[in-house]
Amino acid sequence: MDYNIKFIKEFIQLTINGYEQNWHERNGGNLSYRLKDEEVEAIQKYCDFSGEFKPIGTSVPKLAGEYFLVTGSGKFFRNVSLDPENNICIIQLDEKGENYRILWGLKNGGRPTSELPTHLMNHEIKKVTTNNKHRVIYHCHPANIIALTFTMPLDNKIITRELWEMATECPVVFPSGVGIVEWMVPGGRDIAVATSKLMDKYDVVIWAHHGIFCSGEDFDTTFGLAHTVEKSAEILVKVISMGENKLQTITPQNFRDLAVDFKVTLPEEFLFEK
Ligand code: 2HA
Ligand code: ZN
Repeated sequence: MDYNIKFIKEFIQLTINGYEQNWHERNGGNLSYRLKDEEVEAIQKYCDFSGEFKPIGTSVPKLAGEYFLVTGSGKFFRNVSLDPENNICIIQLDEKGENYRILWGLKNGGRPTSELPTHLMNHEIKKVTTNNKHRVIYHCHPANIIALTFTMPLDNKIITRELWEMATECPVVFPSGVGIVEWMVPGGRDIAVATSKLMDKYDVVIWAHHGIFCSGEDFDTTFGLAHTVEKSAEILVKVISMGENKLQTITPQNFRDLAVDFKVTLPEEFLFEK
């Protein structure tokens, strides 16, 4: 493989950055990227098309035939940059969008991420709602956002508003807010369905007591989104830990003024009076 190909280089760089943030203990977290046509062209010569198709565990017809670069199941983010071809793989979906085959990578065996159903169902909904723009789905385990899911109501409106109040850039970076999935068994179709339903509206979905999923156009914006949400959660944890109610904060009218100057639409549902 040519590791200077841009999407491969940036994919590996994200795994380094995520590990350095302490969001990827052991085999925690996973990453996937939906290849563009010219990228599929560029990697053809490294692909082996003789592998057998295996079930994805869900159906994603709108992604039929597409190629993805994904992390491997049980693989550690810490090891991706040290040994890419044993820890990540390129897969292709069949013409129904129900099966995948490995074309490159996972040299000593293995399977794509255990969260493949959620990654692919998120890609499918984002392909439609962003007019083919979003290509990166990223799952990580940041401690502060996870901690908040034990003490805050698992309500999209309440958590969005609290995160927005913690840093002025937040409503600009995630103007559509964050969605929450209550605790569910990870790794299967049910949690994939619940997550992708919320991805219709949000670019960030929090899995209670587990982690977050982010969607974006490229590696920088997707990682930056997770980074911004977790930074905001860290400030919120500090504010709550200081044990006092806020004496001042960013008000609903402040958010409306910000929206005008920064040319973002902030849905009124998050600007309720408290
Ligand atoms: O082990 O994070 O959600 C990978 C995971 C499962
Ligand atoms: Zn996880």
